[in-house]
Amino acid sequence: PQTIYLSDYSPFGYLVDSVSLIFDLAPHTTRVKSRIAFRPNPDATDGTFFLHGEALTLISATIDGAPVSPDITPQGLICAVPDAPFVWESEVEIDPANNTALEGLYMSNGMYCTQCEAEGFRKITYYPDRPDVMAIFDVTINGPHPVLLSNGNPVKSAPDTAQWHDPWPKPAYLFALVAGDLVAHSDSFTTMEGRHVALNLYVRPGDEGKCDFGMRALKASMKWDEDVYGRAYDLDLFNIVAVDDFNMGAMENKGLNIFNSSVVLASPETSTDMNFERIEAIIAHEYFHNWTGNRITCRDWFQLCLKEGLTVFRDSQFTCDMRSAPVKRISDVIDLRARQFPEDQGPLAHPVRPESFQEINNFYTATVYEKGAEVIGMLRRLVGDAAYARALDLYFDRHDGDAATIEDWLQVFEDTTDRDLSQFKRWYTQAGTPHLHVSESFELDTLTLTLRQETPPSAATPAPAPLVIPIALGLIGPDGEEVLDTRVLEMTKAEQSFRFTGLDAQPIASILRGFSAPVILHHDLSDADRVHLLAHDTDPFNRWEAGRTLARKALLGIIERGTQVDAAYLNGLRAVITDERLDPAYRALMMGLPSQSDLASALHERGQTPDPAAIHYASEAMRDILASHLADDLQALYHAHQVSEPYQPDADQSGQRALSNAMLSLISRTDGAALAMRQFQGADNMTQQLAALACGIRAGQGDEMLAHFEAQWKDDRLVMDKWFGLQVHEAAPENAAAVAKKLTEHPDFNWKNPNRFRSVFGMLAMHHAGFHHASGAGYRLLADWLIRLDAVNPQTTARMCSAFQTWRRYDPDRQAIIKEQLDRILGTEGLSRDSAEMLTRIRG
Ligand code: BAL
Ligand code: ZN
Repeated sequence: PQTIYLSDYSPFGYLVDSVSLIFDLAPHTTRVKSRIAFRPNPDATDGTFFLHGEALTLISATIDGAPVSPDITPQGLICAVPDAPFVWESEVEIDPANNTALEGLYMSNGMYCTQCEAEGFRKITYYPDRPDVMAIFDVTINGPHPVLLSNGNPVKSAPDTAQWHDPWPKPAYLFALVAGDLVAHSDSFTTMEGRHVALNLYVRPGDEGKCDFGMRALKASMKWDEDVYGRAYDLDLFNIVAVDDFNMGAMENKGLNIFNSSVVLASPETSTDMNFERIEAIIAHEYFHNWTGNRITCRDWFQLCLKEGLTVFRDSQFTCDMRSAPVKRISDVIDLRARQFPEDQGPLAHPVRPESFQEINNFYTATVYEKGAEVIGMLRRLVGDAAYARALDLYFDRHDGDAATIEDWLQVFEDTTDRDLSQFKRWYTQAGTPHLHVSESFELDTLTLTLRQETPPSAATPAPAPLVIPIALGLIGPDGEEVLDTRVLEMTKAEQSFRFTGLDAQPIASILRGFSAPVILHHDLSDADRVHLLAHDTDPFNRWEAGRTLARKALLGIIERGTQVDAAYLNGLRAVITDERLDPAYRALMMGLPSQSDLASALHERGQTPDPAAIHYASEAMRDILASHLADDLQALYHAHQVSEPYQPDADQSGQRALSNAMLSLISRTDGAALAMRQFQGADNMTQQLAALACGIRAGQGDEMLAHFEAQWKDDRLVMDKWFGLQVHEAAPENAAAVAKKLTEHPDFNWKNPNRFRSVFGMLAMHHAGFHHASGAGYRLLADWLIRLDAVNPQTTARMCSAFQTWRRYDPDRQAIIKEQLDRILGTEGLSRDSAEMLTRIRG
């Protein structure tokens, strides 16, 4: 397969003045007629007229009305064209019903739908399918369906036909079409510019009752983007469609967002609090793309972080404003450490702006998205909130309508702040997670902190150079008072010292407050100092982090030495979780333990080989210790945080449920799940029902509850995804693969549906002790199913290959079994380019 390099970028030889498409829909024989006005691009050096096109049957092609016979390859066509403006017309036939890859135009439950990012439009018609080619689209859809949708504003609608005009120039990846028997949940929004916008959320009949929350989230997002970024919506209509078969979460097509139904449909009975929060965030994310992604798009796919990092950053800001900022920040860091850190420290490591790829779908990664957002957070911290706002205003003014680059993005910050960001840019160009080592000394009244940064070399970045690291810091005195409030140290060298004078006594440094940079901090504090920070740090992130570090040390201590846990930590934890002045959601986070794969990473970092069984044992032992040490508080906290008001998915109620369910989980370790059974029976919402079910399964009481749950929810596909997933999640390590295998035999295991496949195999891959069980059964089962899925859906298969990315951490026996599986998958005839690239990188 061909490798594509950022350094090879050159503009397309032709500009597109207009695109007109006519779709005659039929499941196996959809006809697409295109009429595209091209003219030579004065900025281009290469005049080759190459149009992308894959899996298309060309029926006819003309230039200025005269038939032409282009050279056709599996990737597209080349044709001789005039050295002047001309009109290309073609007709192709495609087969949406057999499009199981879910890229381009495909069918889901009888409904037509599209996914064109990144390179799906080339499966619809011949076109320069690259983001720097922007055009105005007119679309006609003919087909016997009550709902026929495309981008932009409706022009004409009659039975079985509809015309759409999108006035905003866009790249082909933002094209969308939906046709089917759908019902709309409608509302409206008036923008700050006075534009009246009709809003619709289209769903399958039967799902009407799950639309209200999504619609409210959309309106809140529209308002927030006006209030915070000064960005108003720019069409008369905004449509969202829910679809069951979708590779990603959702897609920001202009004026016609398409969502995986799992991240838009919600009701209290069927969705958990976490589902609601995620739905709110994803609706915001896709909506925010209208400016950061659509009005200003990416010049090429190497610049993906330009829109994704920024839009993730914006949706995080939105959630902070809608809910609790500290809780959101902590949750984001947990997620970053779980998904991005292993990627950045393993064979898939790549810079936030990669320099080469074979299959761009493989670069929709936690590094591009979440580390990309962290980089923007650092930039904002360095320049300050006011300068950030000025830079963003300039970005929107200067680049509206452009296909832009990271250089353009950094330039607006340089121009508004007079800063030289050439060193900061390394965050975009270097792979790897930096380690930040801290040493300290105290003399007379002066604290000296010496910081050393080091990024391990990787294949992507063999010789990393020092980064600009914003380090937010405060100092806590021995009496618990803050003696220095938060300030940002700007580290630019490999090693650098900072002095703080006028101190009465040696303080404890609270470093990297708010997780001000995506680094691994090595700060040798005593357990007593960490307990002090757990009690007194004024920075909520670092207060949580102190508890987290103590929990990690306790767990590693159990693995290495046995089940003794420092009472000072346990008492400190009790003080926090029983402190009624603190937000219950924050206290629930305090109760969380580092995941088993986090512990495997920690052991690997210390040069040890992680033993998944020992890690699992330690995690269970630790929960037993917490259950017994906190026994006196568990029932009281559980009952104190029951919500008596009608269910609301807001931050306040969600926090109460998170805390009471954390208590329930510990209580169930000693009461045979009696309380969980009562909660399960009385629950009027999915958050409490599912939490109780998990406790029941863990306590060995799950069979009856699972049967009841299945009978209750067998007709609700999204709830049944939870039913499948939970059984794998809660399986004992030695049974996890067998449980997953048995679930694949269930009549509702529709493995071609990405959500259902992920509910079993995504969960298996995340079950650390189960997936990595010494028998190798987890590895073999996943490999069997990846081979099967690859033949129908390469994109989802390739994403799931990352389950193997940490394989070199483990012992030689496990490595040998994994390598055998990697080779087995790689040896599959006809393996997709997507999976081949991922597995080749992982295998090394
Ligand atoms: N652009 C792909 C889906 C998303 O990031 O919103
Ligand atoms: Zn996005």
